[in-house]
Amino acid sequence: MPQFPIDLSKYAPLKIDPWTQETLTAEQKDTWRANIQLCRDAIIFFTACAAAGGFGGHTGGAFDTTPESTLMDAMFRGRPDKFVPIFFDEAGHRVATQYLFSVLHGHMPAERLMDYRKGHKGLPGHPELGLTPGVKFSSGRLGHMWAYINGVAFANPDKIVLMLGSDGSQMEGDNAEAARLAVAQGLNVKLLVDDNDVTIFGHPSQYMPGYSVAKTLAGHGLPVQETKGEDLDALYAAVRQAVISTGPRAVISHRKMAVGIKGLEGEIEGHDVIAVKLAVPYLEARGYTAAVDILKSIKGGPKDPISTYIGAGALGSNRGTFGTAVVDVLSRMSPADRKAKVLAIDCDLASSTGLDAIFKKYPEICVKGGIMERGNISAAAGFGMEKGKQGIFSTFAAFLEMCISEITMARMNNSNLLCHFSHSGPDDMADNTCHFGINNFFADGGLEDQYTTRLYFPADAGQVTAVVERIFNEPGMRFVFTTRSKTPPNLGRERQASLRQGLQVHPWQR
Ligand SMILES: Cc1ncc(C[n+]2csc(CCOP(=O)(O)OP(=O)(O)O)c2C)c(N)n1
Repeated sequence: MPQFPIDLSKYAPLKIDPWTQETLTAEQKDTWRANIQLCRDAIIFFTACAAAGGFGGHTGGAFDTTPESTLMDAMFRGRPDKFVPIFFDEAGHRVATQYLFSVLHGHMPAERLMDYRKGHKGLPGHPELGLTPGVKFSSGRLGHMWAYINGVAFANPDKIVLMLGSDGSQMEGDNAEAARLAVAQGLNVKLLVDDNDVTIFGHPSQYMPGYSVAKTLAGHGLPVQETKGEDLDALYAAVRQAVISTGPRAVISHRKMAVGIKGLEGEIEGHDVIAVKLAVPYLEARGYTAAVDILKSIKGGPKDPISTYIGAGALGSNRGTFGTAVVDVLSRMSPADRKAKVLAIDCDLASSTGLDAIFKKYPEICVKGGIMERGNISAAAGFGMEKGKQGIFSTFAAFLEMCISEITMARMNNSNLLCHFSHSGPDDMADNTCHFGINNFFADGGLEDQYTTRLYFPADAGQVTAVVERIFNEPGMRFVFTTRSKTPPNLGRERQASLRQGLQVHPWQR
């Protein structure tokens, strides 16, 4: 493995004491600015390594919040007696921050960053306690962290707990409960929210008009300060005020997604991993030729270094097929019937669960529901309360665990609900355990003699189509599960055997 091409020893261990410093000295500001730039350059490089290797990853969120994370680091150093020194982040996909600070704090060598998101390398897409050196908490399911750090604050009454927040994560209902508890109990939790108006499936200002992070939090009684995230003086003043005041506070940083990155700024694509073709000019402009050389030398190989594909025939996308199969059924309905009888609600993951096919073809029956699984599944179920109508709902199977109670109430209201839970089971993608959909049977939690609940796990794309065709017009609760990975076509034994001739396979695979 080549040497990490950006010299991280240049990161300066800045110390800031917000209680004694109303403003920063010019020298401190220069150092802070240099730290931000260094971190941003490193994040661009190692997340782009993942892109070059054919992996996913997230660049924009971690890149954008470096002013906040480097300031947190400086305050942790300046007043170690005052803080729980953990970079809690409710948007776990910004894990690049955690891995970078793990290196900066000496827990692992910088070279490991070049394995970001690779399977079996211990740097998955969301932080997991005990898996990666230096990582101090687990995160990755949006909207779960604030409630948790309230407890950390209860356990550390003499300390302040900081949490990086995001506008997407703040959509989750749990945050409303967490806010009320924090305010009522005067907990010393401080939220530094990156309000960049981007989530996966769009701009919240467009698909969720009326939603304001600042007004929402203020409505819960939380003192809120809005600021420009890239104005370091203003950011420092806002964070300082939040930190030195007692009780919960939120600083809302407005900035564009992937701020300053040509071709990515303000774009939805900035949420995901930066494309190599954008990372190269960025790094070239910053003079990192060795980094560019490494990026260009990375070959996109098989994603899983352990297993080899021995299936028969071309792989098919089961999760994508769910959407196209539903579109096929819908196309046989009259426009008036479609509109009256079907409502599809997405939770910001339509591009991953196949629902985007329905959005493209029949937008009039689709709702971009934002990152609110519990509320959205209930809304879909409520639409399907009447005989002859049905709601369609989809998200990742991991988040089915969030919806179990809503599923019970939907069942008891005799709802007609067709759910698609994609990304079922553990997968070769280095996401982490919180993204494994391993509790699918929890969907079938009703009493057998009272309600019928049906779970389907089609094995290949052909079966997905067949299942959707068969169950679409059936009443009640129907759950379709699909894997993240594509799957081989499920052929007859003889055909499989003939295709395998000449392949080196273990006896049990014959
Ligand atoms: C409970 C839950 N639902 C959905 C997701 C999938 N997901 C990951 S990131 C994301 C969008 C997040 O937007 P935001 O938090 O604003 O982050 P940014 O786009 O600024 O990086 C979604 C829907 C998830 N991780 N957890």
